Amino acid sequence: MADPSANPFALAQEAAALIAERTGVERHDVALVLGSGWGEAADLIGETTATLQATELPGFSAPAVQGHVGTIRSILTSEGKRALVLGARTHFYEGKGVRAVVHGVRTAAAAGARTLVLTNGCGGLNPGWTPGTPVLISDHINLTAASPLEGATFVDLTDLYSSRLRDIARTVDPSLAEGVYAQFTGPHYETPAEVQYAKRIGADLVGMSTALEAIAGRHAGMEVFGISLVTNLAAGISPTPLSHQEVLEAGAAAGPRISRLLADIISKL
Ligand code: 8IG
Repeated sequence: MADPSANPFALAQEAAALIAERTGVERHDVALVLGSGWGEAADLIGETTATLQATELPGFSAPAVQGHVGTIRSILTSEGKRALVLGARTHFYEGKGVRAVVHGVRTAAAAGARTLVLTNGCGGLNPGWTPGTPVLISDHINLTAASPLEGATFVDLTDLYSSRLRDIARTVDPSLAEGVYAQFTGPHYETPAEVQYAKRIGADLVGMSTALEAIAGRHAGMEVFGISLVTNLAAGISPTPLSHQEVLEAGAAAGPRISRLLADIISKL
């Protein structure tokens, strides 16, 4: 066989084949990437039928962030759907390249998933969004100066964050706020001036993930749903400086509530 590391799609196919073998599930229906604060949702979505270490699979590496888990779980929902939960996200700031960042998404697509649910913890620009507020992602601004696509791959990103899926989420919680997510490279947080810049170009949320994954998901033909947990007000919006500890605490405090919300949304997808 040709060397799959030369081709990101072949590498994803190889990882997906191993997922099918190890989980005994030939095709998964939906894939979830659980970011900061969202980890508990997996237990509420359904019954975990298999747990793999991401590092057992080709192309995956151990997660770099405290509060992120490096497991991949196959879950059977009460509606009989198969969910693949990726607890291991590779961030752009790890310097492993964009292919590594979107490998999980491409693997999920190769494992059959037609729906991609992306979650994250992020900074909020709306002072009314106190830490612990979940916000639907309506669109994104990719400030990484990178793309997961290579070559003349002209993919339309209109309605990238499916309005159909956002409507479904609002049937679960009509009060859900919605906003535009700007992906910065990180790992530093923004300066207050950068937050003001993000605001002027139309962002409501600032983070370090999701946009590149959403693009790869759309390219792979998946319907994308994104939801953020505002774990902190973005720099300069609040008078107090940001700390990763604060982020973890806000995520932990909001965990049970937003996990229930996400599980209820998944049950309707
Ligand atoms: I959690 O304020 C979390 N992730 N870029 N800015 C950026 N990423 C984040 C933030 C934030 N909070």
